Amino acid sequence: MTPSMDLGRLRADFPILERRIRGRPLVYLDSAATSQKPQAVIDALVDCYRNYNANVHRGVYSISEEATEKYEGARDKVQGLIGAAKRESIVFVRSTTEAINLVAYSWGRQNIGPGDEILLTEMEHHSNLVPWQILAAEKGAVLRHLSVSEEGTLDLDEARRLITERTKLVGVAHMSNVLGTINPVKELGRLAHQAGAVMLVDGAQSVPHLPVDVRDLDCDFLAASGHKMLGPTGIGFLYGKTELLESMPPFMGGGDMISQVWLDHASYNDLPWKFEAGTPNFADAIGLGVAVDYLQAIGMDVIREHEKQLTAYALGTLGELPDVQVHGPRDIDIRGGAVSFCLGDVHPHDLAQVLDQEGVCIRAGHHCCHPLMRKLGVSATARASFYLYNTENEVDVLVSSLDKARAMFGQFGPAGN
Ligand code: C6P
Repeated sequence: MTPSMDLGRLRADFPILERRIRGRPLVYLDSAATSQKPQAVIDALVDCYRNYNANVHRGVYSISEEATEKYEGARDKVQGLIGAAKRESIVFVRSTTEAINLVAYSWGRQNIGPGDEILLTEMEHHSNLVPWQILAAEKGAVLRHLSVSEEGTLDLDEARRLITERTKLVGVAHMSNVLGTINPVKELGRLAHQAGAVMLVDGAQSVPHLPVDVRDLDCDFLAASGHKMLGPTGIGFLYGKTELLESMPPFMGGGDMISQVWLDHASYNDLPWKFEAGTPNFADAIGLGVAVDYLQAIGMDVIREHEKQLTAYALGTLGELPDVQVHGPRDIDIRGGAVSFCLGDVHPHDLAQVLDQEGVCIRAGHHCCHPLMRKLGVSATARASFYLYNTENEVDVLVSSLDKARAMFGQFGPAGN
């Protein structure tokens, strides 16, 4: 544990961690899927609905102004978290998925033509594959993919070969939700820019866990989800450079995104509201703002350090088990706390069910990464993923639960695919 984090006190902020499952303490190791919420975030939602629930940007009465102020304040907090130069760069959306679809739909339809290339990677989540597949099919564009090495990393030399003047967009997960790999998105962005392409970073797994600075990365777009960073579900954001967002057509039409509307045409609102059609999810955005406050009060560097230590401990402990095969890099400096593994030939779903008997929550499945599963030669993996509230003791519970699973499923040979 990092000296600057009082884990006992911090855990007390998360009421769900007091729960017991089948008489055992809840061991929540699935934060890559969704994080738990501190009381402050839960309170912020209740406060909004109890005390100032009113539609934003519309009312001229006090509680609507209060809601608007808090909603726009949440935007400022997100701007601060990721180091964006301008608040207009932050567009509230539902999730990472919606943010990427927004870019594919709006920027993509305007800028991608027949024969243009979109470069992704083999480790992308479906939400950074399928929107581009839809766009490529519509426009006659070509999809290319950086390969994933045995260690679970990308190869910059391959990127240098594949990024050419035909490349229009490079889209890469900052951190893989399966392998934990932290990808060199800054270097990839530099290569993209040299070729005149734009760089999209899928920050779903990095923004909650690492210090992320969009000015340092110099990415053109970055997508993230509030629910993975202590915030509510149904709220996320797209960061975009303002010159790009300015040039893009709206994603959806409706209220709030307009300036003037006639029967046959309309002019559009300023950034960022041009991309926020209809009543926005202001309550959850406000909750996200409180989550950002919570993360920043601890410090993203402190959170990263804690997760590094915990992941190193987990990799070391799991690595000692001869029948456990861990996927992804071993070098702790280039990986985060999503640890995918297989226990012998036990199906990950069976394993997750046995672990549930012990109160341990892990995810089992393809993690919305079918192509990566094919590359790894598996249909599914078990995945433990850590966050700021997890402890080494919880890693020990995971390992002792694996012992129980092993006993239940009988003896088997070394881990394989
Ligand atoms: N990964 C996981 O258990 P949404 O669903 O829109 O909030 O996030 C999508 C997404 C995009 N990119 C990456 C790298 C992700 O990990 C995710 C969500 C979850 O791994 C749910 S499949």
